[in-house]
Amino acid sequence: MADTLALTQRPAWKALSEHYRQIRDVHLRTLFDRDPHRGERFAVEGAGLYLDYSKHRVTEDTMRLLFDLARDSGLRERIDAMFAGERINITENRAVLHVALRAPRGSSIMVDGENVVPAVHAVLDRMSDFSRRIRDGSWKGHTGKRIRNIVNVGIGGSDLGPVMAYEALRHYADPALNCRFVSNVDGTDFVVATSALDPAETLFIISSKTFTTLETMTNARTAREWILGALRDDNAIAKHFVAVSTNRAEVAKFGIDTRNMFEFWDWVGGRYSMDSAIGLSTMIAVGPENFRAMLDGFHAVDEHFRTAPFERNLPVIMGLLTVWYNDFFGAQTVGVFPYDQYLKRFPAYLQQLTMESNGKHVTLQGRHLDYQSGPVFWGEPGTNGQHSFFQLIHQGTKLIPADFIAFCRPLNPLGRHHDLLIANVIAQAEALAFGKTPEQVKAEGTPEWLVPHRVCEGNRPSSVIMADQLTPETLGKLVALYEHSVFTQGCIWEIDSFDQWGVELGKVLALKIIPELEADTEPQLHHDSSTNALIRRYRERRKPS
Ligand code: G6Q
Repeated sequence: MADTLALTQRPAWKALSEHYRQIRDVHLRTLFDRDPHRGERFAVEGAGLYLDYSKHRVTEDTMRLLFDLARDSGLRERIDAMFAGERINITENRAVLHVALRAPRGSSIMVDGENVVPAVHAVLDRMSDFSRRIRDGSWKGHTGKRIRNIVNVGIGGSDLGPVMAYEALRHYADPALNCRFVSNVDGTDFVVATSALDPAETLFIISSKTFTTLETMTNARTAREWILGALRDDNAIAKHFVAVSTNRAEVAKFGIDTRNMFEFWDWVGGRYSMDSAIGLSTMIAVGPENFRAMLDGFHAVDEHFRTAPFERNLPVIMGLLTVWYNDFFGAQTVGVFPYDQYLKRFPAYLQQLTMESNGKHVTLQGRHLDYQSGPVFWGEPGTNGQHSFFQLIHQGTKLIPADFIAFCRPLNPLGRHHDLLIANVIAQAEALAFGKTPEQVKAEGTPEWLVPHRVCEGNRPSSVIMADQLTPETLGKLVALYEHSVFTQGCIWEIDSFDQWGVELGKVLALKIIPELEADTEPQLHHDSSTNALIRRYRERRKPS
């Protein structure tokens, strides 16, 4: 890092603060009036993705200052450190190498003196072989029936990526296979996911990096009982269970043959693991070739992020814009609106990626932040959101920068549908930016008293990310785009984007409360009065009257 001063004391940050004071009231209408080519000038293309960021409240000066901040924050060196396998996740003392999961065969990425790429491809090859056997029916269930149902059991990073990718790539999935996902320890999740499934045709993939997670292991044990209850033979486990994990010993202890285990490594974070063996359900659904095309998409954006100058680097630009609104305009959230029904779980996936990564309160050195870190990410697919919460984005009092994601060619061409869809995404970005002035509203004959209600002030920033079509490759590119945008933000904020200590406390407390709920005799409770009262009330009332 070029400067050891705290972030807000550094000249690059101070220059941005000063610049913010000059620009905060400038309207996007003015910026577009001043420069008739703004729409082209503030747009970049990389790895086949087009990013229009012209409808952001930035000038060339803003971008120059943001790029200065990135350089001053050592972004280039941090990128190189990640790709070189350095232990940049310092609080867990781990390398951060999801980029190695999609490195081409024959390339080299070193961790502790060892090239990890051959091991990555060895696992991919085993996954491909297994996926083919499920897809062509040569892997049979215990009774000789073909496997038709795949149930991924996992939670957090071992669930959200697989669910999102399955939904996103459903167009490419084998319709003869039925993929379901169980994550919640709420028994309803298991019951609903397995309803109407024939155990003799069902394969469970137990996906857990640690193989100790309470929810996953509870669901895995229930799955084992469900299979054994129907098939009545312990040997059935070998045909109906496979594991994805880093923990061979626990997999064996559970009773899964470790020959049916697909491995990954501690340098893959849970929320960065959908392209590791955690993606086994995705690969079975869409086939090894499509899965590898997805990895190629990831890799194309990795290379773009690693090599493109910041001025033309999509994830860098996106990350810096997030910092700009979060830290200077005081925006609390980012809305992500994919205009594609297949991407309906993409915002949920991004919530974990962004918020678990950058929801941090101290710097890498442990100093409390005196600036804002990760914003809240949220969203729904368009056009549905337009008919619900978009009102607040257009006319509410909160500034919500938005990402619109759109594809030029539909996967399901149907009459005029796609043109209507895309007209809406383009119109929303236009409406947010330019709004409707009182003069325009009056000119429509609106009575005076109604004018303020109908005015849209505009100046609401948004990006439009456009790709040609939602393919496995494009999906990989989109995910990598956000992964590296998150990395860029974390680098500026000087935080560890790869740990998640905040989720530990609740887990530990739950382990203490479980026996208190289940005890036959009234337990001695030593919590606060609220927690004690809730435990007592639950104990009193849980039995059906
Ligand atoms: C992700 C987190 C977390 C994790 C789950 C599941 O980055 O670490 O969401 O993926 O807690 O953990 P296991 O895969 O170990 O079951």
